[in-house]
Amino acid sequence: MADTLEPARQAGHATHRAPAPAPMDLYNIDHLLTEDERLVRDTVRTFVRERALPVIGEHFEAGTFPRQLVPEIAEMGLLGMHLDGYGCAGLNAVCYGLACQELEYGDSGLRSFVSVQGSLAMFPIYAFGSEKQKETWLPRMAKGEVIGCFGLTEPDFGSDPSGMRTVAARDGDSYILNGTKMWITNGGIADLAVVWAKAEDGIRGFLVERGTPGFTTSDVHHKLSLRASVTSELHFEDCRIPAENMLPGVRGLRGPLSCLDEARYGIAWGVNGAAMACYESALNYAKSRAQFGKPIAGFQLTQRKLVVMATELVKAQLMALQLGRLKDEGLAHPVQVSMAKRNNVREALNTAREARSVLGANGITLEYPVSRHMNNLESVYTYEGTDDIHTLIVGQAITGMSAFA
Ligand code: TGC
Ligand code: FAD
Repeated sequence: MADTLEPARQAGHATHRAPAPAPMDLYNIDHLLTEDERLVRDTVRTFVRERALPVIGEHFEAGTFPRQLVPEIAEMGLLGMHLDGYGCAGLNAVCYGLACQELEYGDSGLRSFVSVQGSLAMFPIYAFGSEKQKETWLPRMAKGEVIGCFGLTEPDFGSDPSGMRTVAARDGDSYILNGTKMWITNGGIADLAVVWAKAEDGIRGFLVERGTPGFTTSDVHHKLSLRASVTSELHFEDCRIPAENMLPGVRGLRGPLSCLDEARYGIAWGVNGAAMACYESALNYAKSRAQFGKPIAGFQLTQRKLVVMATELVKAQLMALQLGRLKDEGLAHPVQVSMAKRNNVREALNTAREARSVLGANGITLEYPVSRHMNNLESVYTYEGTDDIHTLIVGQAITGMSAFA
């Protein structure tokens, strides 16, 4: 019996002698990454700290997207980074996730930009486009020369896009688009819109270039969330486009929903970055802020808040990483993506709220990143499928019963 237990004892001792874990990586998740994955993470981390953080608060306050950063983001290979060929970096899903995490440590607007460009504008062309469409658009989009957007939501159809009213009527060698898309990230700065519309044979994706007669955009103002991101309406009024601008490879809601699988995956990682920024800010503040004669980090109630934040961060990161590993093996299912999007956004939002309380009055200012993240995460909770919709997707998967309608 003693001999049988020896290996287990030694393993236990090894754990015992392990160095104390770092507060920002309590489960040594770094250890689970390859060298290439660490390199991507650290490159994006440095960019965000050196180039984005110094300006992001001003952009948030002004309600502007830091467009000057796009060439550097493209230079790092982050646009369509998980796609192969056509000038894309061809990195694995975990690298894409880590990049999202680091970008969102800076601001959800930065991650949104990269999500929309790579997963919602480039991915549908890559997955469902003709060879000509891929060659025309993907290399320029990877370089950031062409900015894309993704138009699915409409004023009256958000969670239920199947009811969309935007139509594409065939007319000889053209399609004529009529309708309105609402809440479209990058809409006002996009050179190319991927638009989902009802055609005679079902929902189809169309590529619409800025400047096409009948296509206009108007930006949404007075947002209190995702202020460092452009959000717009797209209007189509007898907008004639060549028939060859239709994405030939997909028909039905499966098209846009497949793109959302990619982008939701990025969100499941991205929000962990926002949570990291909030937890880190709360931890540093708690150690330096003294009340009743000692740092507030020494009070049990503050420690509890920090412990919950740290624990939820570890859980969310492990969930994202396992999802990434499954995705890289071709084994990730949309239900798993929904579960991770739902959990990780929810916990990042809880972390932001709790971190805000640790910072007291200082927590409401832009001097600290916490309220900015908290407000951003309210959008992330809603876009790409609301928390409720992802609850129902997972609920349907485990019960076999749909509760959507
Ligand atoms: P349902 O009847 O279940 O399915 C219709 C067809 O779609 C297929 N499908 C999927 N395919 C790929 N991935 C998925 N996750 C899929 N889910 C369903 C399904 O197999 C079927 O295919 P086929 O070929 O048999 O016809 O569809 P439903 O109408 O009942 O809707 C299901 C529901 C509610 C889950 C779906 O409509 C949904 O996910 N709604 C949420 C809408 C949403 O997420 N909108 C996001 C807009 S884009 C955005 O927010 C970008 S923000 C970007 C940023 O700034 O970062
Ligand atoms: P609704 O669908 O009207 O939902 C309202 C409430 O009802 C929610 O709480 C919802 O969960 C709940 N609800 C709805 N149906 C059910 C149900 N069956 N059971 C229980 N509860 C339900 N869209 C794009 O196409 N492209 C973009 O680039 C894009 N970017 C965005 C950027 C921002 C900043 C924001 C805020 C949104 C963006 N969206 C985009 C739109 C986003 O995807 C939608 O807001 C989202 O899908 C929800 O739609 P809705 O706002 O119309 O809410």
